[in-house]
Amino acid sequence: MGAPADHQSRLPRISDVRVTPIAFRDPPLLNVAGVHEPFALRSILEVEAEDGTIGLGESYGDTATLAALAAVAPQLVGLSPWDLAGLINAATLSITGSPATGAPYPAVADKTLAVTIGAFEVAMLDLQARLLGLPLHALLGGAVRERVPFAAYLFYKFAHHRDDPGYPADPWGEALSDADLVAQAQRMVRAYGFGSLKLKAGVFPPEREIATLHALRHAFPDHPLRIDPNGGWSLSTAKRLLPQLEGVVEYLEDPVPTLADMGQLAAETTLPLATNMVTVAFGHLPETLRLGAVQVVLSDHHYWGGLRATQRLADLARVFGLKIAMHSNSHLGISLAAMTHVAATIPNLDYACDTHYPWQEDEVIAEGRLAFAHGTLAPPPGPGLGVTLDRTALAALHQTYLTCGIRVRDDAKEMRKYDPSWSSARPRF
Ligand code: GKR
Ligand code: MG
Repeated sequence: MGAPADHQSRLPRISDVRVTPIAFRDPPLLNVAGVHEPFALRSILEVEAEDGTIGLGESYGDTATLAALAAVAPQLVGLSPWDLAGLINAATLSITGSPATGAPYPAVADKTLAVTIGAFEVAMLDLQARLLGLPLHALLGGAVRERVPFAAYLFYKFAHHRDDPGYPADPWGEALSDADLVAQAQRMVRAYGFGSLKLKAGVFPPEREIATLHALRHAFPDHPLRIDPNGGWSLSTAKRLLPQLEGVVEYLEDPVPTLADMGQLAAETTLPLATNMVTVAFGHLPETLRLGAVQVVLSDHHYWGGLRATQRLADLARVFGLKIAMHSNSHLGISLAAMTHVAATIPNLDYACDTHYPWQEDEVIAEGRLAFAHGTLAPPPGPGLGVTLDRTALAALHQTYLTCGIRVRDDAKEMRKYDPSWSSARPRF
């Protein structure tokens, strides 16, 4: 597949592909599902060319993702780094058992397939860009902005994990009251300059969380606010709350658990509804549009199928009148660099991107922690993603993976250590 052989013969081929699972320290952040465990899992991908150039990627580190990545990795050896169609074919055959249909990105919600393609696509694009000596955003068509805006991601949280994780408690302390959340926001804005605030909700009864929003509004009169209960509210609860949210938040993210509920709620409000839960694959777009269920799609190259898929999503959103923001999960600098490079190329990035990065203390890149200024990040300079691996850190975080005992994220299991009767059934309220 891909370009004819004579065009590719001068280019180095992929000679080795490595996937290293890692675990890094994660604070006890609360959400509708429970509480973050002491370690978050990721995979670090290296796609090496015959000349020794290495392209990097970062993705999920759960057992299913690791199995899919491990199955596809050896099949990339011998491919041209430019042969992204070859990647899609290998991943599709390996994960679905059927050949690729020619569609460039999985249309249906085969998350494992989209995740696998996206993970290797980033590493192959990074490799291409490094081989050409170009920054990744240039390979993606060019940056339309020099710096990408990010939002402060605020969480209710415990001061420390229930079981001693073998490392000191995070520096943020407990955050359960309105005053705590305002203090957390002030500290985050002071440290990073964020110009938008996102409150992770679905933890407490919604009126209490809306009181937190009002406290944030009082402390930050000019910062756009958003709230995300991850489908934790029933349709009737969400309808009841609309008057308290209209005019307060720039968008309401996943208030209710299903696409149909989102459609019914959207019919009752002019407040934009956003999602990273109900519209998560290209095949979901027609029904989303038919129902008018979502006005803001949170892109995420990790599960939409990669950086080019993220750009295509943004194009489709523009054509069909949807807005684009960006979703995040606990992640390290390779993911942040990829998010920033692609976000820099998207003209219709309508909102500041989410990031969990301020909550993370560990890093796997040699450049150290990437630094936000005025709530924004420039794509790291240099060829490709602009970040390189710290192999000592990689080995240490892999060792943590081996010993931490976590193989799949399970916030509910962790929460049952505090409350044995805990259930993460949704809607909660
Ligand atoms: O880290 O607890 C968390 C978040 O709730 C995360 O799991 C979500 O995927 O950040 C995400 C979101 O916007 O829904
Ligand atoms: Mg969300």
